[in-house]
Parts: sequence; structure tokens; C-alpha cells
Amino acid sequence: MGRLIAISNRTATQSSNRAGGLAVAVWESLKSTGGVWAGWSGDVCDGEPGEPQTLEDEGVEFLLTDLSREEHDSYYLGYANSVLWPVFHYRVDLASFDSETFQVYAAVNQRIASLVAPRLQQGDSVWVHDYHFLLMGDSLRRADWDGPIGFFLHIPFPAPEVFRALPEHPWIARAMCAYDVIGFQSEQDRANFTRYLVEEFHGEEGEDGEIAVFGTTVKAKAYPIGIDAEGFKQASESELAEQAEARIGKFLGNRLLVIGVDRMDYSKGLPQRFEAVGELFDAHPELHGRVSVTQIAPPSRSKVEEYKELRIELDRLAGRINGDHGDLDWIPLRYLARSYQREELAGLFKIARVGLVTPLRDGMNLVAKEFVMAQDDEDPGVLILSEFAGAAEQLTAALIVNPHDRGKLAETIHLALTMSLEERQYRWRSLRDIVTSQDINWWRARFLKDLQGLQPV
Ligand code: ADQ
Repeated sequence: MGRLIAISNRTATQSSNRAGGLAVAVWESLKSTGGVWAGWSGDVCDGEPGEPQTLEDEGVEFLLTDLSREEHDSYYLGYANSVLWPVFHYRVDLASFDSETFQVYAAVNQRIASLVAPRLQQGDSVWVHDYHFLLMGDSLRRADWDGPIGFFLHIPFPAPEVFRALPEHPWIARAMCAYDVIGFQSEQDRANFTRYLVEEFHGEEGEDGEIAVFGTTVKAKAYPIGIDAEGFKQASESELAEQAEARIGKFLGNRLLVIGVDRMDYSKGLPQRFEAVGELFDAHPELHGRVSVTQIAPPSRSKVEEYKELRIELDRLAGRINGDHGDLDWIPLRYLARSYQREELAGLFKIARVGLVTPLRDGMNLVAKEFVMAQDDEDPGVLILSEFAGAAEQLTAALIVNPHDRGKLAETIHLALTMSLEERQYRWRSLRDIVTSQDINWWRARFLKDLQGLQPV
């Protein structure tokens, strides 16, 4: 089997950065075949970026480039995070459309392609990740690479009506069709992309996800991403996990824990979740002093204006709910704007009676799967999951909610808190079976089979 060449905006050069789902999956794939992992170094330079840095670890070569200040502001903060991220999460209202940032986005795709292309050899397969590099397939073709290129989109692909809000949508779609295989998180995302090509460009659907369009054929399929299920279970049994359980245990006493863990992002539905918690305590005074809700939400992308506003909104809502309902010996809603280690999170999930995963839109949502794997077989907690997370297509035994319906969400939290042990076990076993059988290795193998199957034998 030939080498794998991965391209993603951020890489995981140090083993400590390889704890997240994507990083583990890409790293394991690269290690087994040998290969190159290219992306941004994380540094911003004055003037033009110089020669890329190369590092080597366990047979994997890292190829890292700095971004110029303009590239960082226009490609990364601008087009990727202030246009594509909001639009693909159905928040057209938050997008800062600007054709100049698109030019820089396209130029960065081309520049990184031109760094990677000379290192490609016959037999290699290229695997590009996420919305930062929608144009990378086309850029690599322009740099004369004619071997297989696959792309995996970690975030949702919106309905065609929303995608068309992007002024550049025809260019993006045409460039995406330079990929041989495009992977989506869910059937819904795949269907949105396919419908867009059929409606807009008279694409014709063939077998096994193939679409004939623009004089070429692209394979578009759902490959729902999984987690390192066994590894997460072990993390939940680690010493660090026990320490975290003990620390929160002191504060909890006999109270039941309801937990949420999310990057602080407007797609995660945090204000709606906080308001539902307020409604829960309004409607159920018998829960006062008996339930503790803890939300862990480390700030992300704090340079983008909408993220600053979200922080202010969450501070305000948490303050109000605790002011209305809290007591001398009870804080109803604890909100911690910081991050924890994977093992610590696993310990907190394990001790929780309810996991709240209620994004307004999410490609997959790995936290839902992590919560499942951390549960105690004998006394599992209940997962409450948004119908708008990609994970909802797989995790149908969760309590599925519409996160916009705050009254219903409050009642669903109540239902979860009062659910019988028998029903909790029954639902959890079904969830565990899916998360275990459709784990990160399953995801990687399915995608690479389609991508590497394109190589001449
Ligand atoms: P994210 O939007 O970052 O990922 P998610 O899938 O939930 O969302 O993954 C977050 C990861 O970060 C999880 O592994 C979680 O444990 C960890 N994490 C979250 N909060 C943390 C905290 N306070 N401290 C430490 N770790 C924390 C994007 C897409 C998702 C898609 C993934 C993978 O937006 O839809 O599921 O990529 O494809």
C-alpha cells in the first residue's frame, strides 16, 4: 500500500496534541503507512512566509508552514471562520461576506498545494481535512498531481438553499469536484451536497454515491466519524479520572450531576441550554438542591467578535439563573470557562447522571460518543442529544431533542433525571454497541478503502 499524505489546517506534531479524535485517526493512519502531514505551524510571521519547517516522528514527516499576517486574518479568521463556519452551521446572519478574504483563502490553498505537490510520489494517496481546504483538490490538480485525493468535511454541509448564500458557491462546488472521494459526517450532509449538484449543475447520481458532474465523477458518501472507544473507556478508569470524580464529588454530595462539555461556540446551543436549565428549576422546585448542572466551555476563537458576545451572554445567563435559584449551599448552574484533560473529562462523564449535548448544528459531536463510553455498565447515565448533531443519525437510543424548544428540553432533562435504572441500561447498551462498533478505526478504514481503492493494483 502506498503512503498517505494528510493535509489539515492544524497538525499534531507532539504526542500530547494527538488526544483528539481527528488527530488520533490521522496519526494512526500515517504511522501505519508512513507519510506526510502538512498544515499550518500555528505561527504567524511578519512579511512573507519562508521555507516550510520539516520534522520527523515515527516515520511520519511533518511539513509545516507559517501564515503571513494577511493570510491569518483573511484565510483563517476571515473566510474559514467568519464565512464558511457560520454558513455551514446555518448562521448566514453571522457571516462577514467579503470577496477579498476569499481570494486569500484560495491563495493559501494553492500555496500549501504547491508545497505538498513536489513531495508526492506515484502510489501516494492524499487525504485533505475540513473546511479550511475546500479548494485543495483543485489546487493539487493545478500543481500537476493526478493521483487519488480524498476530502473529509468535519462540519455539516448545509442545505443547498443555504449554501447558495455564499457568493462564491459555484467556484467552491466546482473545485470540490476535483476530489475523487468526498466524505461527510451524515447522510443528511451527503444528501444536501448531492441535491445541490443535481439542482444547480444537472449532476447525475450513479452507484455507491457517485455523481457525474462538470465532466468528471466524484464519489460523495457519509462516513460518520467515530472515537477511540476502547481508549476512552480506559481513560474513564484512569487515576486522573478518579481524581476528577473525587474533586467534583466533594462539591456534589448527594446531588445528581448534569454535565455539558463543549468548545464555547455559537453552534453549540449554550444560551438555549442555559435557558432550559432555568426553566427546569422554575418548573420543578422539588429539584432545588438535588441537582447540579455543570457546563465546561473553554473559550475558542476569542478574536472573532461573535465569540466575545457569546461569552458575555453566557456570563449573564449563568449569573441570572444562579441569582434566581441558588441558595447558601447550592449553586444550580456551574459554568467553567476552561479546558480539562481527556481523562478528567472521562471521570466527570462517568459520574454524571445526564449528558447534555444540544448543539444547534454540529457535524458529528464527539462529546456525545465520549459520554457514552465513560458510563458505568451497572448504573449508566442518560444522553440527551440534539436532533441537529450528526451523531443523532447513529445514536437513536439517546433522548433526542430540538434544542430550540426550551420547554421541551427542560422536560427532557427532568425525564432523564427520573428515568428507571432498567431503561437507562437498556438505552445505554444500544448506544455503547454503536459507539464501539463504529469507532475511529471503522471510520478510517471505510474512507481509506474507497480512497485507496482508486490506486491501480
Ligand atoms: P468540535 O466542534 O471541536 O469538532 P466535538 O466533535 O464535540 O466538537 O469535539 C470536541 C473535542 O474536544 C472532544 O474530544 C472533547 O472531549 C474535547 N473538548 C471539548 N471541550 C473540552 C474541554 N473543556 N476540555 C478539554 N477537551 C474538551 C469538529 C466538528 C464536530 C466533529 C469533530 C470531529 O465541529 O462536529 O464531530 O470536528 O470530526
